Parts: sequence; C-alpha cells; structure tokens
Amino acid sequence: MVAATISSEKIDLLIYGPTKPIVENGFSDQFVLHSFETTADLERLTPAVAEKIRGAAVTYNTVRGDSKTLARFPKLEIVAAFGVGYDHVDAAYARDHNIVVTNTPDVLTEEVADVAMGLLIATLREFVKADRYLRSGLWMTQNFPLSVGSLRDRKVGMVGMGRIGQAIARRLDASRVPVVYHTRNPAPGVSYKHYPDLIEMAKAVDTLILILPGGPSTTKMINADVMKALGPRGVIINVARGTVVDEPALIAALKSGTILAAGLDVFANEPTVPDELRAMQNVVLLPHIGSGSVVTRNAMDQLVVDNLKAWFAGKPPLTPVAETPVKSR
Ligand code: A2R
Repeated sequence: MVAATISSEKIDLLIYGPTKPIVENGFSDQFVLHSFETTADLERLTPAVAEKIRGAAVTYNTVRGDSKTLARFPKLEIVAAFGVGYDHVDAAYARDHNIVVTNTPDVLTEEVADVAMGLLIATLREFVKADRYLRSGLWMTQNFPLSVGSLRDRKVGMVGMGRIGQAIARRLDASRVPVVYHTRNPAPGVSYKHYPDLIEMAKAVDTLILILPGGPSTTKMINADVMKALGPRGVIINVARGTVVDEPALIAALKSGTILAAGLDVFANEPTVPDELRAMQNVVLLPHIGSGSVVTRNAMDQLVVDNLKAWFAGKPPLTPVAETPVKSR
C-alpha cells in the first residue's frame, strides 16, 4: 500500500458513527466532511458523494465497516476505526482492496486495565451488593455478610497477554496475585507461565480475565467445557468482547454453581443484556465502559483524526492494524 501524496485538491472524508467534536473539528478546510451518525443515516448517501470519498472515520462500534459498506466507496484508501478492537470493520476485505485500516491502541491500555482490576475486585468483594445494602438501611440492623470471594486466595489465568493483558498482569503483580496466561503463541518478553491449551489453564486456575480480540477465531471460546474446568470457585471477568463467551452457557454455569461469579463489561448483543443475567446476584454488569472516560475517549478520537491526517499528508498511518501493515511511505 502506498500513502497518498499531498495535493491541493479537497479530500472527501466519510465520518460514520456518533458525532465526536474532536473528529468534526479536527480537519482543516482541505477536507470536506460527510457525516452520517447511524446505519440508517448512511442510506441518504448519494452515489455521487460515495464516488468521491477517499478516507473514512468509523467513530464507534455501533456502525459497521463491513464489506458491503466499504464496497460503496471505490476510491477509499483508509478506514480509521475508533477502538483497539476492530471486529466491526472487515480488515480482510480492506486488505484485499488495498485499503488501510487503523485502530486506536495504546492510548486506552491503562484505562481498560484499571477497569478490569476494578471489576475483578468489585465482583469478588461484592461492592455493588454492599452499596445497595447500605442504601437500603440494612447496615443499621446488622453487618454486611463476609464475602466468599477474595483476591487473597486466587490464581488468575489471563486469556490474552497483549498490551492490555500485560497492563492488567502488572496490576495483579502489585496485588501479589499469581498470574499465568493462554494465547496462541508465547508473548515475547513475558515471564508468566504460558498455557497453549485453554482447558489445561482453566483447570490450573480459579479466575479467568478475558482480554483478546473478538471475531471468528475467538467466538464462544469460553464455553461450557472451559467453565467446568474452571470449577465451582471459578470467576470470569470479561473486558474483551461479548462474542468471546458462550453467553447461554455462562448463564447456565452461574445458575447451577458450575462457577461462582462473573464480572462483565461486554455482552454478545449489546446494548441488550439477557434478563437472566440482569436478575442474578453473583454478577457485576457494566455497560461497556472499559475505555469510557473523557480523557481516554478524547485521546482515541484524536488518534482517529491523526491517522487520517498523516495518511493524507503523504506519511504512513500511525497505527495500522496487523492485516494492513504500512511500514513506510
Ligand atoms: O494468540 P496471540 O499469540 O496472537 O496473542 C494475542 C491474544 N489472542 C488470542 N489468544 C488466544 N486465542 C486467540 N484466538 C487469540 N487471538 C488473539 O490476544 C494477544 O496476546 C492478545 C491481543 O493483544 P493486543 O493485540 O496487544 O491487543 P490489546 O491492545 O491488548 O487489546 C485486546 C482486546 C481488543 O482486541 C478488544 O477486543 C479488547 O481488548 O478491548
């Protein structure tokens, strides 16, 4: 792939997804922005405009850069996706059609790791239940029951040991919690024990933290067999993608006591969360807030803008995804 050269011509960009001030205000008048907030809105796009689009920002995963959508833009050179996970953009199609895809790694790593750690402790020590207990006035009559869960007697198996996985593992180190991990290949420079086999790791630990990409290679990999191997003290924390977990199997395992509890920031069919999960006491449920602070979301929006600007200034994009590497101009 060759980066575009600088030209005096106006550059037409598609801005697809929720409105973001940093994106809307981030481009000079060399660019013409065509903004569409939702999939339904995009139907208003005329073929004449589609024909001119050379770059696209996909500003949230509520809209999809699937092959059908990307195919509408014959001159498309680059898709800048918001988020580190980009399973909502068809990177294989982009690669095959000479389109670069970028994501927003690194700027959210520590934020998501903070949320993973907070969710783990909230799940084990039952913070949400304790908050409700206090507000209801019950503390006036008796102390909150001791929590069955604790970080003190746990061993964590990380599923995924990339940028965010390593940031979570550092926090677990600081908390004196033993860590092992499962990935397809041992992570370079990582000294924790590596398990090539997920079931073997699940048998050896009592807690799984999921922090790996969504998509076909990971769909429902946390299934009933993994939960059974984890056992009745088992706790699952998911800050990856809802698709990674077999959600009906998780509900069944939580109900039957096959595992103890779960902390979930992501769901299979967001924003719809199964009523059965919502009714359970042994789960903590968050509305996909992993990177969701003002400071981190601003940094992610800025990286979307900076990738597009770099490309149209004739430079390599800052953070191309693995499927569409661009190493030099
Ligand atoms: O399998 P490897 O050796 O490529 O290790 C990567 C692991 N991973 C997998 N592990 C097991 N089975 C798979 N099929 C599989 N596919 C990928 O996930 C690596 O250790 C980790 C991904 O690390 P990074 O690319 O550095 O991503 P980062 O920044 O840590 O974010 C992870 C995910 C995102 O893709 C979103 O789904 C979520 O966190 O926010």
